[in-house]
Amino acid sequence: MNVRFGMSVAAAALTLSFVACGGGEKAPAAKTDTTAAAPAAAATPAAAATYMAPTGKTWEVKMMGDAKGYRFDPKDLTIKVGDAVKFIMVSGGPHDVTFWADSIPAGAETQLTANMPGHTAPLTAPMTINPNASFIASFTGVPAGVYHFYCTPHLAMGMVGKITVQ
Ligand SMILES: [Cu+2]
Repeated sequence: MNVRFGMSVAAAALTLSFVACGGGEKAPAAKTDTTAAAPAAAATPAAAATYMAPTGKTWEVKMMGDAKGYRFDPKDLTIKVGDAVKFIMVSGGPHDVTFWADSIPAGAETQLTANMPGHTAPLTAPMTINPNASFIASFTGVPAGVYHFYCTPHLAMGMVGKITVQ
């Protein structure tokens, strides 16, 4: 009896986590823009960028998913060129940080990608799964402007944010 009960709880939890992740299906819509932008970028010889370490302040952004929803906290941050942003997995993961290629300053993609250690694709940070796992993006050597980003698994749930680099 107890064993059966335990198994159905586990099954229910599994179902819930599938539901929670289901929204990620919509993410490819934004990725289409990355593909579309590729030919234009190819026309200009791509300068190879190397990681440029932060020289200023490191800001912190929490990645959360709970009864209040999925979110970056703060979701709107203003920093200076040379600062870094540390994204910390707090709850409701896995979470990641992906910048929209068409919603960052022109010419920013190559250097910003190089400044995202362990990136899994252009402008895409590695996934953080466990609480306190973190990822640091350096904003050294990138153009000033507004950088929009989202969490791939939770884009459909509105997990988006914005960093203004001055
Ligand atoms: Cu997320």
